[in-house]
Amino acid sequence: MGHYKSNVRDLEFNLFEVLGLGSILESGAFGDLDAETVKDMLTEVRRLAEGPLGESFADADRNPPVFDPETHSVTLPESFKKSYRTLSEGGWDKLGIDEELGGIPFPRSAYWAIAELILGAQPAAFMYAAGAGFANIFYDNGTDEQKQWAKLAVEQGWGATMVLTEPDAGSDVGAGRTKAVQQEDGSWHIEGVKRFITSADSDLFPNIMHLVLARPEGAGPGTKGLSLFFVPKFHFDPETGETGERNGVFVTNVEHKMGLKVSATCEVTFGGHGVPAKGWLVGDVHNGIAQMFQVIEHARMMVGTKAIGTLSTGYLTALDYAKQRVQGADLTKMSDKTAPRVTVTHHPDVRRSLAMQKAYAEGLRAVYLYTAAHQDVVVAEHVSGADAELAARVNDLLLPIVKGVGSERAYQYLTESLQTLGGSGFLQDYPIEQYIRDSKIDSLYEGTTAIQAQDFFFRKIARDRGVALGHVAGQVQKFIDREGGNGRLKAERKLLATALEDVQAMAATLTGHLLAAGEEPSELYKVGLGSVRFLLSVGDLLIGWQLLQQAEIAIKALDNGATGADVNFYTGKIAVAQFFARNQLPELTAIRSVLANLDNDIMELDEAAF
Ligand code: ST9
Ligand code: FAD
Repeated sequence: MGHYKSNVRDLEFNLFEVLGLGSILESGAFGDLDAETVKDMLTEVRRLAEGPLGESFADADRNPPVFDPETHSVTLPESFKKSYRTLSEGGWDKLGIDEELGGIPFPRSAYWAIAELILGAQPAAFMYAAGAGFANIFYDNGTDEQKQWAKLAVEQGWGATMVLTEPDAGSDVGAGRTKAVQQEDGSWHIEGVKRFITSADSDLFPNIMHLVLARPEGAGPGTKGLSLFFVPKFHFDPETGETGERNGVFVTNVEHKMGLKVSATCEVTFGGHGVPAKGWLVGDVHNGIAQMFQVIEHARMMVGTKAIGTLSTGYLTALDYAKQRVQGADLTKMSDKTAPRVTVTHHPDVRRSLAMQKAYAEGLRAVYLYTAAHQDVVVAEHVSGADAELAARVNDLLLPIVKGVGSERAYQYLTESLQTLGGSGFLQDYPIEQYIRDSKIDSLYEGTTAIQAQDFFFRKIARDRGVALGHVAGQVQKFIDREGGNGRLKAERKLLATALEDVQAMAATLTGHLLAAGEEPSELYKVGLGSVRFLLSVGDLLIGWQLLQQAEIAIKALDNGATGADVNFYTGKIAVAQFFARNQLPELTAIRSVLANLDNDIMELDEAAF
């Protein structure tokens, strides 16, 4: 047994009982794929995740990749490579890619459910396995010739990277200075230093395709002046894929990090070692930032799912421990020194903490799967009635929630998972300290939480003129107006209604500042001061809504005579939804008031006074 604890029951509940994937599959929307096959796949990946995939989790942390500056190469620990191979040999790295590249039609919600198991057990393996997915995006954007290269990359199992960040260009990607110089043969020479590049070298792949943002000579400033280039580690025969000369792209350093150590984070130098770094303009068009955002959207979804999957295994580890650890007497018998000692699950504060961990783990899972449901038109139509255009907008709206809220809440509540174990949680005898270290990165890369919050408000709400937000709010309102739940969710529906009003008022407040900024630019600071709180608040609203919707389904299942383990499962669903509604949603009213009274004093404070 490895470290990882899966929750396939909850994944299946979401897919089949909440999202209704079974009837969609029955209609033939995804070819021959049926519910049984999806369930078999979940079972198989669970076996891998709890077994060989996660087995190297601690070893790969304690024995991180070794960088050889002479050869610019990175060697991964053997234990990790063995785990990785269980993934690639099973073909799981090819799941979700287009049929032209050898994939099968597969719903995104089921794809991300499977991804959660991999990401929870061995997140770096999922990232190293991104080659086929990246090749798919290269294929979609490439010229006919490049499409052939993309096919080779999939067939031969190349690795892949996304290369944006530079020492002076992190959040501000548009500050990138890496240069692209066009050659007579139509190719380009890339020159510059990129940093923090994930998977930029390893001993796993025959070749690596780097997707690199660089600025062609003479191009304008900012992100719009950047173009996207395909830069292979080795030159290759375009017919056979056989690798030849080394291209001039070299790893020049590997970072020492807090966590996620087996995922090599590399400095990469292009054209600095006497060999040109030859690249090809993707699709032969200068549209780099938009093309790269196709990769970023997947990667942001990946990061959120990774964080949520980690919180889930952290919670289940804490729960297991708490059920066994005997300490202290029941609070009602605290003055009786001879009272029997109880397991710590009997203590109210442990219960509070476990309930919050469960609420965020399961609520965020519901939110990422709801988001994934909007990545397929046919599923979106079934789940929320959105057509293709609206589904894409809803997906865009929810990505910063999955990524930003998922990563922040996972990290916050993983510390509660650790706390549940008392001092033992601090030890490396348990995986939680590593979960915390490994998941801290999730609020940082792929755009920090501040960037997610700005993306959410400015782009996904204001620029969208509230269309997607209005649609989702309409879905929440529909639930509030329904009677389902046998009268047992009346009070919680009221709490949800208040939370919806609170969030709508927050959106109106921030929009007011945005409009006022036309006259007085400093009003925009107030948006910046409130945006992360707003993001987290919308996250809470959506979590509360999803949990209550699940509770409604659970009540029905119990009323219909559920038996065995299902009784506990559904009872837990109802309890956690009620707990979250009563204990967390009311906090939004206070945040609404904070946002309504924002001022710019802190912006006017001299830096020296901090
Ligand atoms: C990183 C990688 O951190 C970490 C992990 C790597 C792991 C690799 C493995 C991943 C596996 C994933 C699985 C893949 C599976 C694939 C399967 C396929 C089947 N949405 O607002 P403006 C665009 S990497 C869409 O003016 P600024 C848009 O084109 C480093 N597009 O921005 C827009 O033009 P327009 C990550 C968007 O002020 C243009 O950008 N680094 C969006 O110029 C300009 O927009 C970061 O994430 C969007 N949300 O630049 C950087 N937003 O408006 C974070 C913008 O005309 N910083 N565009 O449409 C930011 O995001 C900044 O806000 C900024 C600002 C750079 C966008
Ligand atoms: P900065 O941008 O300097 O941010 C510092 C602080 O200021 C943050 O709190 C941030 O939120 C805040 N801030 C900055 N700008 C704003 C603003 N406009 N408004 C409000 N707050 C702001 N990059 C790649 O290209 N490819 C990769 O594969 C990759 N993998 C990575 C792996 C790891 C382990 C790490 C650590 C990073 C990786 N990155 C990668 C880079 C990552 O995406 C950046 O670190 C991230 O985008 C933040 O940039 P920065 O570190 O320069 O922080």
